[in-house]
Amino acid sequence: MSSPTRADVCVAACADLFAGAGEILASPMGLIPTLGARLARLTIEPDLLLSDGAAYLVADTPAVGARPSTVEGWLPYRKVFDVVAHGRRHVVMGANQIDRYGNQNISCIGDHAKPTRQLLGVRGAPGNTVNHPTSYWVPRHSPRVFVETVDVVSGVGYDRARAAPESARRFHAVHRVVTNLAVLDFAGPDHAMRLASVHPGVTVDEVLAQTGFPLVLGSSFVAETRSPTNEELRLLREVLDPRGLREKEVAR
Ligand code: F8G
Repeated sequence: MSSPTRADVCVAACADLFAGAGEILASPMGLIPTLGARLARLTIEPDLLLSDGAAYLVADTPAVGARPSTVEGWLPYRKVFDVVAHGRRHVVMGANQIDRYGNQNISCIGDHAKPTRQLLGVRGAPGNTVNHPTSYWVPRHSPRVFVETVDVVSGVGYDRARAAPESARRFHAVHRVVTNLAVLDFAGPDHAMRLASVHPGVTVDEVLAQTGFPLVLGSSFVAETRSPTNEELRLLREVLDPRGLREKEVAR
């Protein structure tokens, strides 16, 4: 079997976001997180609930872009908020900006009153980060994304959660950030972002140069992100993404 590509490594790292999750709703936003959630359900987390990305919970785990064959539940837009409030969910969102404490911006760039770029708006980010585990996928790790301070807080980070009343921070859990270069967690002092692993072929210096603030390094040695197993590669290449769409999102 040919060696794993960078996209394969990113998908496996997104699958690992759900390790130990059990029977919760996985809400991956975007292609790589979706492949990660489906790979997790076919390997480490068979009880993970997955939707078709619209309003149906699906019992099978189809290829991306394929229609599911077995619907096991109905979860329309308005019902998602009940799941959010209940907390049995792990969302993987994107991030136009993210800072060292996990504050995320998908709303706009510049002054909120007169932005230079209008993006998606805060969407479900505030409620997600206050109610249940939240991770992020960043397809292009760069100082434009990893910034000292985000322009607008959509997803709440650890510094703001810490300043909030106990009731507001009780379920706050920004889990990890997976990028095209590395996996980062919030195991630094005061939950500052820490470089947990670099992908095969990526150097620590390269990640530091692409991050707009100092990253915490756990020790003198930074681990390498694990490579997918042969079975994971088979599932990816033959079942979940036979058309190789993942290679279009993550440069080799
Ligand atoms: C920038 C920057 C930057 C972008 N700095 N400029 C500019 C400066 C720049 C770029 C141009 C395009 C539960 C729940 C919900 C729901 C539920 C409740 C959610 C109901 C659903 C609806 C709701 C949130 C889900 C996400 C967002 C996923 C992304 C982005 C992207 C790409 C990051 C992947 N830093 N950045 N610019 N949503 N998507 O000029 O041009 O902008 O930039 O959970 O909603 O309400 O609640 O970003 O494209 O998670 O994060 O799409 O903007 O699409 O090309 O980067 O300079 O590059 O040419 P993008 P991009 P240029 S959960």
